[in-house]
Amino acid sequence: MSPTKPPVKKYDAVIVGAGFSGLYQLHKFRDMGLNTLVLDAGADVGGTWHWNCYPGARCDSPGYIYQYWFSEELLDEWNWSERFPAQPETERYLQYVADKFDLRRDIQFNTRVTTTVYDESRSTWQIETDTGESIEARYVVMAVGGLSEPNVPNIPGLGDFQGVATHTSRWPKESLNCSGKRVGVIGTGPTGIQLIQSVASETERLTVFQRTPHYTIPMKNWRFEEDELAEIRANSDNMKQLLWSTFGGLDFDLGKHSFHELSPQQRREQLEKLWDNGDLAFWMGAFNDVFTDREANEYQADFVREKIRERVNNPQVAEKLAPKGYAFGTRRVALENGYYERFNQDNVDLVNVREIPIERITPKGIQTADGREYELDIIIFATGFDASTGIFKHIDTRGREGVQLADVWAQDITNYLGLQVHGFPNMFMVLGPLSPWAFCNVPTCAQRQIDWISDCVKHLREHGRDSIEPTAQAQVEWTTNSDELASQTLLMETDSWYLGANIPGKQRRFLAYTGGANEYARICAEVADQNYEGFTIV
Ligand code: NA7
Repeated sequence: MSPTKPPVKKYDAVIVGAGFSGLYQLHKFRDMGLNTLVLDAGADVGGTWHWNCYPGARCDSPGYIYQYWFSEELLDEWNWSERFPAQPETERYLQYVADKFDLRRDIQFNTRVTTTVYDESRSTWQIETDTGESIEARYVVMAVGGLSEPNVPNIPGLGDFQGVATHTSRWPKESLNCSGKRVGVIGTGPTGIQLIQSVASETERLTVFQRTPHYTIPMKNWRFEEDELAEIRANSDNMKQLLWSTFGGLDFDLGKHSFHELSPQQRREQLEKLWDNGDLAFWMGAFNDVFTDREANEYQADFVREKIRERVNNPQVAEKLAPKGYAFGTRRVALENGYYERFNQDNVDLVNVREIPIERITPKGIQTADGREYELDIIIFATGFDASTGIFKHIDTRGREGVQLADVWAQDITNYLGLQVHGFPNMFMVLGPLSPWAFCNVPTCAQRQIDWISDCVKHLREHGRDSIEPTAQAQVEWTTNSDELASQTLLMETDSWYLGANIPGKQRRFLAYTGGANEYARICAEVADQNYEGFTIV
């Protein structure tokens, strides 16, 4: 006898993902009276902050800007312990929010969405999960995060390794310890940097396989005293206004002046001042032409290289660690804390795999092209993500006429406002490609998008409409506009995950809207005001 399939569960909305975005979207939909279910592959809430639990993982935006704004009570109750909270604290915060607002009762964990298919005749989505369930919902919100699909490079021999190998975002919680071990780390982006500086001293030997050195800023972190917390609380209304008004949804804006307006002394002072702040303001806040003017950019890049050289004892190692050959800030700048000093330790080696590539993984470790074998107990892939679109290779998402989203995006990563794709009615994305997500403080961008999505759904319901999707034309115009903005910058010249350049075969398109989170929000509001211009509502 074949097992009977459980009956189809019916909801108004399904949200995929119980991270920052999914939790807030659930709260909003619930407030609007929508019967909503959240599905998440993880064992608990947190999304990015659940999965990325590698040693040293830390938020590089201050907690008081990387948070929710929808509840005064929550703002009053929660105390960030330090300026840049470590991963466990941000994860605890999200758990606290889930408990406080009783969100868990509508979240199903350990459930991976495998298929979402649009039924045009009924304007609903049919969702299947790896737990064998079938769910029907009018609306689907993909709150899957922009960096959730790990990129593990296809290095020959990967399966042969007899030690432990893991990607940073799949770190086995509590069961993997680098202490006293011979550890190899592949990748020196923001994740690799956090990990390396955190584990270097406890390993027996740490071998860092670096292909491209990263531009960094020394993080200034400290624990908050009571009076600082009181000040943060008293200032929270102003802070929200500020985040809502700036280019990056951050607590600072782009630099006021162009590099060329300032005297040599003023330029230096500006950089020294921001360097001393120890936050991301040095990335975007120094000169307003840092992303467009080669001379401005090179000046800032030189400044960073000079600072790195001062900290590394061996000049040859310092040269390897100094980023060159690509513009400052065109990859996400990392905040570091003692990273460079780790390379002064006797137990830390730096291998330049740009010069001597990794040839294969062996049962014992990693072998490079010069025939050398590095014997290792643990290999850590800090090799980043297939950003924005990668996860849709595993969520078979089919819109009208069975068209598959992964197929559409294999040709052309396109959408309207980063929120919806033509042919996929009633499917919304939070932090989707071509929205400012990667160039924005994620919670700012996510909350504003979720407010927009919620208002849009409210509009449909109030007007008795079944579905919304962008027109093909609006989508082309948005995509072209996004491309044009990016093409005016140095960002297009650097191979980065922003451009999909880290994934073989991926379309080279800048994956984020670079016109500013403030301008983006203005455009989205205007579109809604003009009766959802560019969308077809049926
Ligand atoms: P990133 O920034 O994409 O960094 C990945 C790193 O892994 C980077 O140094 C890559 O070198 C390296 N990499 C990738 N594949 C290989 C191979 N095959 N061999 C050697 N090295 C390799 O990811 P992160 O996780 O650090 O950061 C992602 C975002 O999280 C970050 O931007 C913040 O927003 C938070 P490459 O540069 O490609 O030469």
